[in-house]
Amino acid sequence: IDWTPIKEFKEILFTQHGGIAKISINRPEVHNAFTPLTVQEMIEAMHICRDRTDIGVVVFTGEGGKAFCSGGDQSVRGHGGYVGEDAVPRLNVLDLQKLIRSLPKPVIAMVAGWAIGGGHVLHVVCDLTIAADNARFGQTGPKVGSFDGGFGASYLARVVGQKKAREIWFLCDQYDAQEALDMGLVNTVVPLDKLEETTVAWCNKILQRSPLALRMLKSSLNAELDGQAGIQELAGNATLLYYLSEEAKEGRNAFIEKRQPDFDKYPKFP
Ligand code: 2NE
Repeated sequence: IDWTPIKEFKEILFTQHGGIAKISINRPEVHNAFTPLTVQEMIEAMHICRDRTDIGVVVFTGEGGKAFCSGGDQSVRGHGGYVGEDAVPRLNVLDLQKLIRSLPKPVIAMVAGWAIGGGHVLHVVCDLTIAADNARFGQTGPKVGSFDGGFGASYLARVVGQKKAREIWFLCDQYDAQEALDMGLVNTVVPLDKLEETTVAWCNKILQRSPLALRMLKSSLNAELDGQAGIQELAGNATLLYYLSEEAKEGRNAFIEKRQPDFDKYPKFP
């Protein structure tokens, strides 16, 4: 599969194949642990994916075939967060999680090898997860002095149930791809050498579907769980659809033309 570079970064690869964008952490020597810079670059890539109308689906992954992501890079964990070149401690991966959640396009985690700690949370937050048969999943927080009580706990519990989510966090065990499939943590498991091919096939199928319907479905599924932020997303999409209507355009046109709007001709649907 040919991936064309979209933009050069230091710690990620950002490429495109047709309407599919791929954001790949490129730190295989540390199992794709993320630094504040890695996350900042992924955030920038996500903004580009949001703005580009030719991108319909985003794939999140890690380079090397041995790890999707092993969470925050513990070697740069400082006093109050992960520390980058500016010496400021950050937990900017939480901003990235929110962007994955609110991107009005499907985001697919393509997981080979380890999805651990904050890396596990990233795949959980993605809309779908396609796992290779070498994938291993788990949380480590209580082992390494950390935790993610946001999407990493509450949304995980929505995905696998409260009992299993508590087991995952309290025991810090690791689960293989089949166990992950059995608990509903991933959508499918494929041989490692078929991982990218399968992911691209799923993406291409999604790209044949109505983008507005996908957008509405993602925000509808989010809305139930995300409180006012979820309602804002869903309502924003309702505004988008309304702006496409003649009825809404009549309101704008009347204002521009300095006349009273005439809404009489628009049906009051049952
Ligand atoms: C992933 C795991 C289980 C793999 O074990 P193994 O034995 O296959 O590999 P190894 O030898 O541990 O790792 C290979 C190299 O990658 C580094 C290791 O230190 C090692 O480096 P060298 O010894 O070869 O120099 N490496 C792996 N993960 C790293 C990491 N996260 N940071 C820095 N270097 C890392 C095993 O590697 C493992 O358990 N890794 C740590 C997983 C972890 O605890 N992640 C952080 C969780 S907290 C978090 O992510 C977080 C949060 O909870 C809340 C907010 C934000 C972030």
